[in-house]
Amino acid sequence: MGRFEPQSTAPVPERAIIVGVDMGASEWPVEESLAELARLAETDGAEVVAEVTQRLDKPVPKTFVGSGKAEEIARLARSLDADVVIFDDELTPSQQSNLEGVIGNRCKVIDRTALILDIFGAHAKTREGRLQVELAQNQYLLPRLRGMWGHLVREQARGGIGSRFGQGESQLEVDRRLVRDRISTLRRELAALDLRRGVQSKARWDSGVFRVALVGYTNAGKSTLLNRLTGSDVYARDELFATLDPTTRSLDLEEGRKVTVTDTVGFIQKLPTMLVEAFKSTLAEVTAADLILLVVDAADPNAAKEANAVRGILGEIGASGIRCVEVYNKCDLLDEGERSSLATSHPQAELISASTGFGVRSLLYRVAKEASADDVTMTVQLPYDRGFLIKMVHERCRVVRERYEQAGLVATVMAPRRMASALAPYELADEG
Ligand SMILES: Nc1nc2c(ncn2[C@@H]2O[C@H](COP(=O)(O)OP(=O)(O)OP(=O)(O)O)[C@@H](O)[C@H]2O)c(=O)[nH]1
Ligand SMILES: [Mg+2]
Repeated sequence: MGRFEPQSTAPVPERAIIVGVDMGASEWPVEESLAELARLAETDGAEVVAEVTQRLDKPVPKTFVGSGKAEEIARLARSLDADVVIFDDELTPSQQSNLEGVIGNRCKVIDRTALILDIFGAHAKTREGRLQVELAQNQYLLPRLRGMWGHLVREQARGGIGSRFGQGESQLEVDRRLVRDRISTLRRELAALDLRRGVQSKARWDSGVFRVALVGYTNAGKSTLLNRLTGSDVYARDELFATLDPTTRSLDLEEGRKVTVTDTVGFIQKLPTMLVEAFKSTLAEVTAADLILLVVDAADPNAAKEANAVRGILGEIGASGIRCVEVYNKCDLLDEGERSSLATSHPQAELISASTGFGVRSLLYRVAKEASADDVTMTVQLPYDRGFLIKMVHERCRVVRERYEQAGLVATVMAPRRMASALAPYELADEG
């Protein structure tokens, strides 16, 4: 924990104390938010040995919690031999260093953001994923470098080790510069990858394939659903943020149309803005979708709040305008009564179980219906030497009727709106 190397894993479980502040107004009671924090800590290989809460109207500027509470945490950390204290809310760099002063050297002080960054670091598999995590980690680190080199700065005043480093720059300044340089390099590398991804997704866009994105709270079952829908075998586990890198698979609907389905990183309440920012290119998979399936864990007592948190983040990334269907997953864990009351309260939603396959057929019909919602019906004549167009029509459109004539294939099709422009030059005006 607090490690900033993307691939590292903790060998021994660290003993963690988790701390939450109850500021009353929040939609998430402090106990629930802490229970989630505990799961995050466990996902990161820690063992939670104590929970501390405090009721406050607003955070205390110096130490986030009150000074008495900070002392209490320090005593607890000593008696329980804790390695790390994790705060459920984002600490300012100075609060973090003040708290470290109170709690002591042997015990680290981190916040939810650092914990999530650490999990992301362990779960990022692709180059892009790793770069995004490293960018976020360095951005997190930059304002927190203060103090780490304090002893060297003092040395410098007296001469000795570090005094010649950087020709007049303090070690801290050198350090900050190195981190800033790394941030620029990472941004450049990501921009280059982004460009390539842009070309790929433009190709997908131009081909007119209808794109479906699976979005939802972490652990809702998005990857399991992708596997169920497309017969893939992506990593799906009972852990938070099992998926970090997006996966896109194509799916043939019964009517013959091909769509793509993208599984991507899960959301969570209090998702650090920095991560949303760093994951822009991954999240672009969501903003470019034609349809969002908002996957909700129907068996989770916090389902409604989680769905709200997801909608909030969709708004933040500019995706709230995209058509969205709510998909209540894990319905196998509900009894008949719970299922029917869910169906009554959410008449527009799809009820499924990605594990058992329950409701998946109906979900596929729904996707087909949404995909054809803005289809354009047209009759085209495609010359036989335009093989790729003929193939495209068969894969991406619903063919109402077709006949092979000397001049080419004459087909009446329901084409996705984006494909209609590609077909327009071949349209036969007088047939319908
Ligand atoms: N009972 C039941 N369990 C399910 C269902 N769908 C998924 N799960 C379980 O829920 C856990 C999380 O599933 P994932 O598919 O990894 O969830 P995810 O939304 O991809 O999660 P992250 O990638 O971590 O954000 C796994 O243990 C799955 O086996 C379901 O329909 N019923
Ligand atoms: Mg997943």
